[in-house]
Amino acid sequence: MLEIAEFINPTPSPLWKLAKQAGVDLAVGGLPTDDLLAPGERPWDLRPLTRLKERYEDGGFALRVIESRPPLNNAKRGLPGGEAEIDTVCTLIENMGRLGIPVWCYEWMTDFNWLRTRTDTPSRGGSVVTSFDYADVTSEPTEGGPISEERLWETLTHFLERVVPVAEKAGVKLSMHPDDPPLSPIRGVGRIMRSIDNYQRLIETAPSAVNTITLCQGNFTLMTDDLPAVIRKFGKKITFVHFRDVRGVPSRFEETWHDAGKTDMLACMKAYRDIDFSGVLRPDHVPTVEGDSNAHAGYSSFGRLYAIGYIRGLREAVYAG
Ligand SMILES: [Mn+2]
Repeated sequence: MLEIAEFINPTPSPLWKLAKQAGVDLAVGGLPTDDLLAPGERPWDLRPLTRLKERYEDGGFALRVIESRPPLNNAKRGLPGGEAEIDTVCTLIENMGRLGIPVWCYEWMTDFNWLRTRTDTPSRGGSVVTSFDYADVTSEPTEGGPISEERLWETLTHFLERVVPVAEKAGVKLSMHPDDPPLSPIRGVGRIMRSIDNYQRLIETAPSAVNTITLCQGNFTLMTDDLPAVIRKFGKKITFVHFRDVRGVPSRFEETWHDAGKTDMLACMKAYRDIDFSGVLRPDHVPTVEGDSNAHAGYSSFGRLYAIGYIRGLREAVYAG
């Protein structure tokens, strides 16, 4: 059965207790932070990763996904230094295998990661959400300059050629998160993980059980008007789910409360049941609500509690029926 997890940073915080109080026992974690590193150690080495896993376990959480990446921009751009970056990923994957951490969530966005043009867009009852309007994005090129989609496919193909065999041996799933927003190009930078067809191409690029998908609903629902059908199409290729919703189109959208977006969330939950999804699902971005901080927009603590409760209710409704 689908299980509910939360993204919690490696440094213990009140969120750790809130998540436990909401009944969450599974963690989606980052890479070891400085306080977990002895001199000379790197975050992808075995010993700091062991400490990381033990710290989550001390807090009552089993670590099921690492959703953080070593630097990969040179590899994505095909620049000198890229091979060494891929080496670090291979080390990380081997060590995750040794520790029994089954899924690594990565992405192929170069130069910048998820992009919003506002983090304080008014939403229900005075809560605030993040939003994106392409008209408000600077046209100024990035430091790296323009890069084509075909070049990114070449570098991704090379990356998979090197990492997939390592992941197969380690028993760790490579789980590709979509580009956010699913739009290309932005500031001259191609973005390839932005359509259903391109995800199909990803799967065909490296036929392997470890070449899999993070179904981030907020992005995938902007690629289709029938998200449940997409969930059924990819089926066992889905190894990790981000549960959230938006309203709008890729060039102009805002995030929403989990019960107020464009997507039929109940139908999505039924689709996960139908594909017998057995990985973890976590709330992704949430609104910032009264009394909470918007310092990390999309990741406020109180909004997450609402999301966890909503997801738990949907899950019970679907799996009981
Ligand atoms: Mn996501």
